[in-house]
Amino acid sequence: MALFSPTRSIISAQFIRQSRNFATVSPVTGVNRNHKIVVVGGGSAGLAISHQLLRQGKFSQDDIAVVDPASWHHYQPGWTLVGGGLKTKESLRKPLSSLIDPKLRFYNTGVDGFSPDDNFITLRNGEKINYDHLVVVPGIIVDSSSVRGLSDALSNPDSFVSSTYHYDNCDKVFGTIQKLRKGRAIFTQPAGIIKCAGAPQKIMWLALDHWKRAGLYDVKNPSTSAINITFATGLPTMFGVPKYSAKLEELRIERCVDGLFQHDLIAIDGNTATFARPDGKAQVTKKFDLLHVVPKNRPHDFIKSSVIANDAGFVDVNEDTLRHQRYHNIWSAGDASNLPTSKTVAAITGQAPVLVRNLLSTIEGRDPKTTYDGYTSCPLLTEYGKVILAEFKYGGVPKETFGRWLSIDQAVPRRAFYYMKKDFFPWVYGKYMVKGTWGGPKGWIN
Ligand code: UQ1
Repeated sequence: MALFSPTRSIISAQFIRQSRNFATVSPVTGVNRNHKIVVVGGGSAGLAISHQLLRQGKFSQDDIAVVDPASWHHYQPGWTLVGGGLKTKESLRKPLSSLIDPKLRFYNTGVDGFSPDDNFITLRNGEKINYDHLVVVPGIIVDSSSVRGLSDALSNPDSFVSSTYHYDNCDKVFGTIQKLRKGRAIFTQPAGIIKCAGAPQKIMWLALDHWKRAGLYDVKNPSTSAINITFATGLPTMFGVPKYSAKLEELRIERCVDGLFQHDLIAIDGNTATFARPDGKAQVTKKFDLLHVVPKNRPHDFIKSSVIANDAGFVDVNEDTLRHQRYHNIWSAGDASNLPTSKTVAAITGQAPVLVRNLLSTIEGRDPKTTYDGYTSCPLLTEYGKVILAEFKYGGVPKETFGRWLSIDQAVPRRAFYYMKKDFFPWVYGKYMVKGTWGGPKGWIN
């Protein structure tokens, strides 16, 4: 890395200058901790960013702190595989403390508030933590209370209502798929922003394949099938990127899945699902025998209520540099940020190195020059053994890794992509990405 001069004394001098710049603005009393960089969040963004920073070799013991109240770190992209009976949920989690390098200071607690004008955060236990730079990556909340009746239905072991979006529930999904012998199966996706917008239909395609193999669903003749399948989405199309949406719509029609577009699930009452419609249209109710629900996602209250959030509650960063629009020592990425791209682990592989490079440049007194192009990806399971590897950047423009080398079309479902999704990505994530040495399509880094 040529970003820093090689000697530590020069680095320290730079940090001191930087701290003075920020800390002399308004001295704070009662602050009892100091770190050069504080990272709020120990999810995929928090671990990738804090370890990429540490690997620059420019930071000493406890220069960087990570704050997160969680006991466990989850590989959430794997929860669809749990829903499809392909993995156990326990195999996808590790104690968070075991993933944090001992050179980082770990505060295993939540954040109560931000004081960006005075460069400190307040922890839930009242402790104040001073920083030179703050990285805000706490993720987003999957909000079961967004659908009336959902929490009770999910926790009832006899109901056929489940969700791959919750750790507690993702292992209920496959049981409901296996137990259903006839009737209507509805898979929902809410209106609004959710993490991994392709996931609500991945589990549907696996369930369809399962019922097809069990002789309960005849793709050629759905009217005589024991089971019929509906995709009820709050959105107007199958997917946000036209190229992949066209392919998924083709699959939906070919496989005779009913499409209810702009149908936003708001309530569950026994075996009845109620959907809101846009433009003042009357609500729609549907009876179901199996319901897979994706609840709405919403920003954490401690972000939404803070001055670092935009009106929608997302951390308001520049979409190219990932630096806060107003506070130039605050950075964000991932699900908590306002970056107008799909919220996935793949997106973090693009965002983390840009954030790290720009933060280090800023410490050195230079303008952030590295830009993020919006790269994200959605490995879309279309059946057992096949995946469409959607990869795209800002504006929904495809940016396909293998298309470039092998001139293949990644909208075609392929077996190789299935094994990447099921085996390679979880492996490379756990072994390299959380340690800061995986750069997604760029391969191994640092
Ligand atoms: C990736 O790196 C990654 O994380 C480990 C994923 O996990 C969920 C992905 O889905 C994708 C697409 C990538 C990108 C990497 C390549 C080689 C395309």
